[in-house]
Formats: sequence, C-alpha cells, structure tokens
Amino acid sequence: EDGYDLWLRHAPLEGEALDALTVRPLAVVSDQAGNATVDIALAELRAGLSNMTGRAVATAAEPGATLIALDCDHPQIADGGAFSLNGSSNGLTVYAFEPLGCLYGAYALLRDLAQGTPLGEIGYSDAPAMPLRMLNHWDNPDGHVERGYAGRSIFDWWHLPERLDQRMIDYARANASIGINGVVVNNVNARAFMLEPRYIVKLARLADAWRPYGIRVYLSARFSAPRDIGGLPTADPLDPAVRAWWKAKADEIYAAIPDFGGFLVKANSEGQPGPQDYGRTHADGANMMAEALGDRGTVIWRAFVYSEFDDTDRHAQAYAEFVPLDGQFAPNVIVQVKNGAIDFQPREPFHPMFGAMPNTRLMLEAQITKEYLGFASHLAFLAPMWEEVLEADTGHGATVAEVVAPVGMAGVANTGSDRNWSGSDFDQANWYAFGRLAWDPSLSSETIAREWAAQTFSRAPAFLDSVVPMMLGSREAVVDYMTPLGLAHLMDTGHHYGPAPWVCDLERPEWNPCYYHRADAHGIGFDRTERGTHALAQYAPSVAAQWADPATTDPIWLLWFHRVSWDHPMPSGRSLWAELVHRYDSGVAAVDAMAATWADLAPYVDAQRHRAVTENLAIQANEARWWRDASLAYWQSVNGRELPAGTPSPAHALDYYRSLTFPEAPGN
Ligand code: BDP
Repeated sequence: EDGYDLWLRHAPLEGEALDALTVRPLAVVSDQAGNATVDIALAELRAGLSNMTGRAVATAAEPGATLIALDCDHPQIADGGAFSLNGSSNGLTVYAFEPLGCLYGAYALLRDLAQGTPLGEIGYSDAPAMPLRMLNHWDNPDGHVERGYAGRSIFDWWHLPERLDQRMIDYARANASIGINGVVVNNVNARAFMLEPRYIVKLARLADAWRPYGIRVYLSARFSAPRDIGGLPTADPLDPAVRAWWKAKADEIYAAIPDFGGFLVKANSEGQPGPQDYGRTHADGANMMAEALGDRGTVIWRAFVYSEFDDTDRHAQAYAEFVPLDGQFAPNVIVQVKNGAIDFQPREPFHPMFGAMPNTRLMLEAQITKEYLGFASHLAFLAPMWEEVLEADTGHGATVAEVVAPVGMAGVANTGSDRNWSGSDFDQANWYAFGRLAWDPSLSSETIAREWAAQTFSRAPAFLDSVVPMMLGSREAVVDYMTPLGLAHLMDTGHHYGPAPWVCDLERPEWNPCYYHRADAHGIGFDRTERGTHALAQYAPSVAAQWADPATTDPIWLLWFHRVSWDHPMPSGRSLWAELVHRYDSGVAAVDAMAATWADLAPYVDAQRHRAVTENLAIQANEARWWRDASLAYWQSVNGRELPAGTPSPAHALDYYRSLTFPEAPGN
C-alpha cells in the first residue's frame, strides 16, 4: 500500500460487522439515480461495500436483499448537506433533502462500517456545523507549492482545460468524504494572470469536475490586477474604472462558472498590494470587490497583515487594523483570521480578534501543512492544536468555535504530487481532522484519531489503543522540543527548517528569532503586559486577567506573555531554566517513545507504510535532538548557566549549529 487511497481504503471486514452485511444479498439503490451527485454516492457505496464484504453489490432491489437506499429529496431534512441514517428491518435508508446530503450520508455510512460498526447499530442524523469548510492551496501556477512538503502542486494548469487528471476526481472525493465544500486553488501570494480568460476556462473545467462533489471553486485575487493585467493606471478601490473592471471580471467568471465561490485576498501584507497603497482601508478594498461579486459570491479578506513594522508588536497589528472597522464590511465579506496572532506556531494563544468583531463575519484559518512543525517528516497530529483554539473562551460570551460556526473554517492544504498526497502517511490525518472539525468542531481529537487510524491502517482494538494516544501526544512533543513554555518563531529564517534562535541581523525586527525570545543574561520572554507592549489588553478582560501575572499564567503561555528571569520559580518547583531543559528533554523522549510504539505496531500495518513511517520517525528523532541541543547551546551562551545535574550536554558546540546551512530544504 502506498497511501494513495487515504482513509477510503474500505478494507475487508470480519466478524459481526461482516456477517451483518452478508447474511443476505446486498443492494444499493436510489430513485434519484441519474443525478450526478446521487450516482457518485451509489458508486461509492457499491465499491466500498464490495471491498469490505468481498461480494458483488446489486444495483436494484431484489427480494430478500439487505437494501441500502438513498432518498435524496426528503422534505424533513435540512439543506446544506444534512442527512439522516435510518436502519430498518431490511437494511438502511439515507435520507437527505438534496443529493449532496445523500453523498455526505453515504460517506458517513462507509466511515462507520469501515470502523467495524455492524449495520444494525448505525442510526443517527448529522449536519455540518459551519457553512464554509474550505481548503486554501498555496499552489503557484508553475507547480511549486509555497510551504508544500508533499511534492509539486496537484493542479496541472499547463494541460488544463483539455486534460483533467484522475487525481482531480480522487481529490474531490477525498474532500467530499470529510465534508469540505470549497477550494481556493491558488496561493494567497497571487499572480494576477490567473484572472485572465485562459485561466478561467481551466478553472471552469475543475469547477465542472468538482460540482457533483459539492465543491465550489474560489480564486486568490491579486488586488493590483486592474493595473497588472487590466491596463488601468491604478487599483484604487474608490476609482470608478477600477470598480468597473472588477465588476466585468466577476461577470466574465460567472458566465463560465455559475457557482464560482468568490475571491480570497491577501492585501497589504508581506509586500502584497492592497487598498492602503491608495490611502484606503481594508473595508474599502473588500467592499469594492464584494460589490463586483454581488449576491453571487463572497470576498474572503485575510487578517494576516503585517506591513510596515510600526515599532509596537507584530502580535497587535491585525487587531489594530481590523477591529476599528467592525461593522463596515459588506454582508458578503468574510474576514479570515489565523488561529493565533503571529503565524501558525506549534502553540499560540487564540487570536484576540475572535469575539472582538461582533458585527463582522469571521472565519478561522488553520494551517494543515506543517510549516512550523517539522514539515512532513515530523509526526504531529494537529487536531489537539485546533481543538485547543476552537474550545478557547474568547471572554466575549462565546468560544472561538461559536464565533466562527456561522461562517466557517479554512485550512492551508498539505496536498502535493506525492503518491501519499500529504508527504507522509500521518499527515493525511491532518487533512482528515481539519475536515471533520470544520464539519463538527465538537468532535474530540481522540474520536477523530480513532476514526482515521481505523480506516487508514487497522481497526484492530490493540492497534488503535496504542496508535491513538501516540497521535494525541505528538503535537505536544513538537512544542516541547521546538518552542516550550510559550516560546515562538525560533526556526531558521526563509525556509523555516530547524532551529536558529541566534538570528538577530535581519532588516526588519520581527523577521528575527531574537525579537521573539528576547533572551539575555537576566531572563527570557516577550513582555506583552502593560509593562511591555500591552498586546494582552486586546483580549477580553477575563482572558487578559488569566495571563496578566507570570505567577499565575499557565506555563504553556508563560514566555509568550512575560519576560521572566532564568530563576523564575515554576509550579513544578523547578526554576525556569531547569523547566526549560526538562521540556526539551521530554520532547525528545516523547519522540523516542513514538518510535518504540510504532515498532511494536508492525504486525498491524502493511510493510510499505510501516517502513515509511519508521523512516520519518528516525528523521524526527534526530531533528528533535538537534532542536534541543542547538537551543540549549544557544541559551547557555546567553545565560552562562550549567545544565542541571544529570542532563546530557549538547552534542556539539554552538558554532557547529550556527554553521549549518540547508540549500536542499524546501523553500518558501
Ligand atoms: C506565512 C508563510 C508565508 C505565507 C504567509 C501568509 O511563511 O509563506 O505567505 O504566512 O499566510 O506563514 O500569507
């Protein structure tokens, strides 16, 4: 097995689950056969059931057969993809109001069966919690994927529209099986030419292929497109010619793609053009594009802004630029906010914008590709990280999940041309978990890990009882060996591979790791209290109060909000310095434990995938030690302290770590 089939393997069943499906012949039917979406649901059920049972599945009701029926215009079920699975004496019916609900119901049924649940025990209703469940691809038209660790882009713009790779169908299927219903096909650092007519026909071919799977296409749009490709002298959002250009562009796209989702825009951030270039606000820019789309689509405007450094705190910039605009965005504008205020670090407190803009539609942006968590070679299951954010109480009367539920979630995709799609087998779990959480943010990480592992590897209880805890602890291990106790952004600059806390000479302060850790002989950490940058005040008072005093701040956030001395007493009884060392060592030990657990699981996993994971764990074990040793060598050079007794010294002197370069690391 090479991982291509993802969680949709539908491996042969055994025992009671198999018996329930084989006592009688099996038939899968629907009165709505002929509808493209219903036909996909029927084909998925027939293929999946036949794989799981080893028997042919009939396509018409036969006397005495176990009947699985799809009823896809049932008036009592809500629209938007809801479904109900109802068992009966002779089988099970999937009820939905529309074909897409039947498709989601079919995938849910297959998911339950593939976990070994007997048919007779399946019966429930389900509906997506959020209307928009999107992937954002950072794929460039030349095939390079920004922050991609799984090969080249899966989108073959070169050969579209004539050639539609089978991967485009398999991709849509995988997405639909976890409820994803929107795809932004190109990088937020967008090329304007993707709005040209020759790209619109390519995009239309994808839209046609994905429509039956319930997936709408979106484009990242470069704000300066009216200048770049439109021949206009300006892209000022208040200029009538600019407005007319975007309106005509939208009309042109809708003529080819009637259900085009809309535009994703990164503006006035990291050198991208935007309305501020003309003295206008984010709202001016977003509303202009929203007017062009009208009620046909949505503008998703990113809040990840950090343009010119204004000498305060990068943590505070997005809130400062956006919160004053609350209530000014058009109804078809969504503001997309990263989970934390800096940038997809292994751990960040939730973004203070959540809950702070009650009159703006806010959507959560998560990163599935592991730019800051060891790329695809480190095993880190991200559901616990997203769960931590979704469950966070904003102090404004709602959790983050409650704030974004009326709108949705976007995940920066981790797909690529690698056979296993995600660069590693376990990174498939992050794609899966993202979709499942966007569908239902109340699902626990444990439930998701169990579902995924049972479908992807083995439903044997002994396997699951071992692999699920391993997955659940994996992200904390990364936090411990990379950035414990609230540290952040200590990776090497540019490619973000490996540790480089010593970097301090880049042009802009916030590009430097030393900006984030602020370590010197006396102490370490970023003071965001009123004595420091006061960014803490952007949180609701009840939340800010939890993090205001270093003595009572949860240690996981300590150095994010506070600068403390190396002797600062920790709840564990250790000094800050001893605790830091302890966390690095725990992270390394956790990776060794994962490798040992995985070695024991060989009997449950095919040799090809078992070996692939083993090799990655060997990389991770080396790199965890590298992170620990390089970080400790650096901190020692700053604080002049010995390591606590019994703690191994770094394998090399600091100069060795500083001298390493990685021209082969995937770039940005
Ligand atoms: C950062 C990435 C950069 C992206 C940027 C963004 O390093 O490649 O362009 O985020 O989200 O995490 O726009």
